[in-house]
Amino acid sequence: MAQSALAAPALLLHGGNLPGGESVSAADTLQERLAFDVHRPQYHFLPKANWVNDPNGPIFWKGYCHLFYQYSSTIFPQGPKYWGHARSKDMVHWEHLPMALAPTPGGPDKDGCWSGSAFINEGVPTLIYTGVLPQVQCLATSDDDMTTWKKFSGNPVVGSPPDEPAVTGFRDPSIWREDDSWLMTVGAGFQGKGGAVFLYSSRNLAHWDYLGPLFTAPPFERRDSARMPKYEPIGAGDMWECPDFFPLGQKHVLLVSSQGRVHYFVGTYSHRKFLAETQGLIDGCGLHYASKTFADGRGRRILWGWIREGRSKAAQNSAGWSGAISLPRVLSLASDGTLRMEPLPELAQLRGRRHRIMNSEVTGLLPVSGVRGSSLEIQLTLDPGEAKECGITVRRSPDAAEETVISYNAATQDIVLSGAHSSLSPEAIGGTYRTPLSLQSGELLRLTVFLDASVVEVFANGQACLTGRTYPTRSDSLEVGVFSREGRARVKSLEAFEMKAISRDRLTK
Ligand code: DQQ
Repeated sequence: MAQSALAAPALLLHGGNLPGGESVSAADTLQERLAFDVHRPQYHFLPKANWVNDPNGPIFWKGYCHLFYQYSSTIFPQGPKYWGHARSKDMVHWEHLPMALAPTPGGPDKDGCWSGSAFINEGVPTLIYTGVLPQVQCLATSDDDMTTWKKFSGNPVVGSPPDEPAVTGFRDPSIWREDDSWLMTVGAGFQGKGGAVFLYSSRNLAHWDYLGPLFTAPPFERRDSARMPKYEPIGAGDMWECPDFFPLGQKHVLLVSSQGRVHYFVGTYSHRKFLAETQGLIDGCGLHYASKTFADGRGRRILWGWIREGRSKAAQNSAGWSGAISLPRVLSLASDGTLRMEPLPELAQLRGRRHRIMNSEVTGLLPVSGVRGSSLEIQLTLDPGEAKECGITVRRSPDAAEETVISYNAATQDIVLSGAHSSLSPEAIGGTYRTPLSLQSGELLRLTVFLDASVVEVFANGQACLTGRTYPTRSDSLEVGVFSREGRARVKSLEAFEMKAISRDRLTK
């Protein structure tokens, strides 16, 4: 089933300079162009070329973490979805493997192999995924340690949604073992009512019984569809994609992707129903979507998501690649029952040269001399003091014509990622995103910012995350500064690390 990931569409050249100063047009193969593309990440996972969206089926098997992902060999218009496949020993460095799943002509997945999960059934690696169209659930197994995959001859194992009124979708299975049964969730919803996660059980994986909704949307999750120009179930909150359901500490967590965001619910699972107690967002930006988690065998729950692009379709086609997988996040529960998220500690092995400043007062802009770049991890601990707003500006040109700003607003108690001036290119969308962050009086702002070419991932006090994109046009948009507005703030410490690439060619091979 192997296919060349480099079967790319005809590409227009993409602007930018090579490290040696030559222009990109000097690079003549697609692989070279991608390897020198200044916007293509150096340490985030992405396929060799073309399109990636949802992470699928992360799983540990024989010393490797396997990660699958939604792949298309064209960007816009999109082709049918395949399951791409990679593996890693440390969840940081990745090795591409042959495509795991491709649509079978005339089969239940003839129009695409959509998202799903991986699990081990009596020692056999198994995938459960959605075949389209219509949306049905299918199985595939591997008997050679996940190198190749064979589809189950009895596919689809669930050939239609349950007999419920006005079901909006039926996809993205996730699975776990409970006593002597397999339990499966499927993303769904009811038109005009809200999202839902359907629950099924099976003893043999081939025959499934519908047990009813595990969880349905609380009313505040719906948008008034009457005001939408055209009804669209995901946007309205009437369809939940990519449900992921797992135990964490003494609680259970449900993730669903809808309305452009990944929503989490923490609560109690009993008698095959889920009762939510708290809820929040996995990421305040709409650019992190379709999160998927797994238990890493060391007691940790790790989450990945799809990082969308923030530029025009034409620019994505022209670049020859689109999308990336987020850095792995470690999940835990806070004492108030909300979710905490921290970057995977293993990422620290990518840290190179370190820069540090301590105890500096900030009024206005404090340029951080010596710290520049597009591949950095920055850890900033800031005392907001009396400042109305404070934070950090990155990918900044010396004249501030381009900059990406991450700020904490004490009055509104939120954290904002502003891409309004991140690029002079009309192709960049440059949105501004905010998410709640409440600091207690005297509490310090603790930001970890990962810059990786066009990707910006922000972790704030372990409580809130923002993922954005930045596509500066200028080769000097590399500066970093700390700032405060309307009052003084204090940098307790700022540590910045130059980050090493995870491959010599930006994973193009
Ligand atoms: N993407 C997949 C679907 C899923 C959606 C198709 C979420 O299975 O619902 O590529 O991004």
